[in-house]
Amino acid sequence: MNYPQAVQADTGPATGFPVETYRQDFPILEQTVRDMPLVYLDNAATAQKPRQVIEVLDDYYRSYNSNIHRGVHTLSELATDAYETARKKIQRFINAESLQEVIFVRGTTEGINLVAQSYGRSRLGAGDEIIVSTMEHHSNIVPWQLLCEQTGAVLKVIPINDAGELDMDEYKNLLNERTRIVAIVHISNALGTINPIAEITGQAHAAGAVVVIDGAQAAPHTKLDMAALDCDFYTFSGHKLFGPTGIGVLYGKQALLEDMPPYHGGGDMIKMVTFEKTLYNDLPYKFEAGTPYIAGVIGLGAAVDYVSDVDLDRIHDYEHGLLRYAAEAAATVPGLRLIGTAADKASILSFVVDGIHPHDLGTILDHDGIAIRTGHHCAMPVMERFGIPATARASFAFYNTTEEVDKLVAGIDKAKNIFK
Ligand code: C6P
Repeated sequence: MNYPQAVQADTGPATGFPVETYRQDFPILEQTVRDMPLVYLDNAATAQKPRQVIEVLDDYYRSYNSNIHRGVHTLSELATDAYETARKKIQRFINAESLQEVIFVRGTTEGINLVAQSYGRSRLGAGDEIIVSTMEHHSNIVPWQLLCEQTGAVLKVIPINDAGELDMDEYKNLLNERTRIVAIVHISNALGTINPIAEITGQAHAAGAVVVIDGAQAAPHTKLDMAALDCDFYTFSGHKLFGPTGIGVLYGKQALLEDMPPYHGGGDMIKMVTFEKTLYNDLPYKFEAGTPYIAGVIGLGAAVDYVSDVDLDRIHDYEHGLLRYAAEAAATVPGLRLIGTAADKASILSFVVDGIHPHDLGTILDHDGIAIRTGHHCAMPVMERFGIPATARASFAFYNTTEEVDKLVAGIDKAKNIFK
């Protein structure tokens, strides 16, 4: 396809971003699907893994697989060292003040549930209020609904406008002295909207509330800086950040974490156990009960190294160009409507096409080796807000190219011809 030169120049090799070189780090991208080169545009669901991560996982299981914090033998010391080194890498990656503030969890979902059950359940009571927004993933809705059922707290919802942006005036109206928790997504998985987290946090703090940020979609696309955001809790998943599935991070301010009861009980989260009384371990171990996903943590450390080498500022700029290119290409398709047109957006193109159900579109694209996600994206209230059952969603990573966007658009054209 031919698009204006200015757009191409912004996204192609002219930017100096060596996308083809980076692609070679991802073995899975070399394969064909249904005899067509794989075009992987489902990165918001899970991102692919570079060989730098795969090799670290392989090395752990081949050379020093062992339990941590327990053994005095060499392998256990190696594994413990690698595990705790990964924590240091993540502390630097998110600019947390201390290692005690970095807790390993299974993923974003567990991070939010931990805060809801440990912080929320111990502190909230009947009539207290929790603010979420219309654009939340179910992982940032249901844990708060459970907490409301348990405590009698009440859920309040910030509406969004037609572009898929938070109504910040309404947010200010919702904040009051009963607000205890504000739980907001950093980047929406269904719309791509980037929310103004520092501003949201400042206003919540002024009202005396703590702030929990769902960073599942932000970590792979934007530099994280806990000191600058000043939120109280922030959580993300490793698998969207080019690391393993089943591992993630919960950041929490140390003073809050110190005061919170454990979420899970078991080994490693204790100092001393008798039948009369148990003394809990220090942070961060108080929240890491049982044998953790050791390989996952070490793999996540490797993923953080990798993505830091590529450089999140460069990733942000490249993806911004790619998204703009994709949005302009999509605008050339009659009957295609973007869902989510916020002024500040990241890497997600959610859309519907007249006369084609998103699932049919996804199936037809798959025949050409193009992987997108279709459905409600675990954000049913977003679908309800826009009056649609589902969208098709192409989500980009820094290894995607303008040629792949062209293939997506050609695939949509093909589907339209089939359904004509
Ligand atoms: N979104 C998507 O295709 P877990 O499953 O715990 O790693 O992440 C949950 C989650 C929480 N918040 C947001 C904003 C998310 O996008 C996700 C995961 C995937 O959009 C799977 S539904």
